[in-house]
Amino acid sequence: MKCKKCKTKAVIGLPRHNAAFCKPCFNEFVHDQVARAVKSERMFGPKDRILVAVSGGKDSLALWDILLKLGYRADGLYVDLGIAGYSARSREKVERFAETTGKRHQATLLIHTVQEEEGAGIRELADLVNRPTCSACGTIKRYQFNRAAVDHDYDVMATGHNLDDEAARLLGNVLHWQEEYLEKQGPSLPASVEGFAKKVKPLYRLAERELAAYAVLNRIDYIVEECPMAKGSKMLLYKDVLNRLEIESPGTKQSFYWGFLDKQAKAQPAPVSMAEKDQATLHPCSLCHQPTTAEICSYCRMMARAKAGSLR
Ligand code: Q46
Ligand code: ZN
Repeated sequence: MKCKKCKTKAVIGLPRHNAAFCKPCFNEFVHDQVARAVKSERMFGPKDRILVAVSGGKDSLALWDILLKLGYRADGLYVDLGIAGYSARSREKVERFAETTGKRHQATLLIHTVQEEEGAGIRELADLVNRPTCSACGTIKRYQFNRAAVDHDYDVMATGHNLDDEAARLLGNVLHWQEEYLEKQGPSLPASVEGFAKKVKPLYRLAERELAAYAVLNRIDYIVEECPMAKGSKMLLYKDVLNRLEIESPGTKQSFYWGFLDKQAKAQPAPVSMAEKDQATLHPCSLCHQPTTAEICSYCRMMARAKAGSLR
């Protein structure tokens, strides 16, 4: 197998692109895909400050690495969920990356510790409010990511969602015809109202397998194990189904998700844009002032229930 660009020995084959690359040409390919995503979706510019949500996994650490190497001003944010064993191991990976690559590029790492800030680890909190762990986790992460980006004046918040994540999410949304979610499935969501940070997904053009290869080839030390709470999740099932289709027919995930984005871009502009809808329905939470559709936001309601639960 020879590199498509320079004809030396290839280290990775990419069937969906009908190509193979050596390490330097593969790195160039990955950086180029991210640069294209940033440009075509108008995610951010060279002067913008970016906050990258890092979990210790390959995707988010690779994203932080790529943005720094492309010359962007990118800091990291890690949310320590307090999951016994797993959180300590993933936090260590993030801290080590920040100490080495981050420091070399003058990037800093912010850490939010759920146990300290919310008063209990994510499992205990979910029990107190009687919700599945991942649902409580989603509320806390969304809230804290947005809050950190707004409070620390970042221009944009970036997450490591890749092509596999977005295709699986799209499959789930289509299977259940969740149209309100479909509308928000683009890789760049504007800061529609005051208090909401702009959110982007610069890895949407790259597959999970490509990011794993990038992390290994560039010696990024990431946590290989999945969060123990992810076991049995629908997302993993959708990813598995799409992987089987991809083996039979390379390019399926790409044509599914990119095709959706294409159709969305070409569709007649909605009579009321997403930003206008947000402006009409969102107002500051009466407790924390973050935007919400209700009187009190879901995070504050959850924390009030957790407090009441722990007093019982
Ligand atoms: S981190 Fe949180 Fe995921 Fe773990 S508890 Fe569930 S939602 S599985 S992305
Ligand atoms: Zn609130």
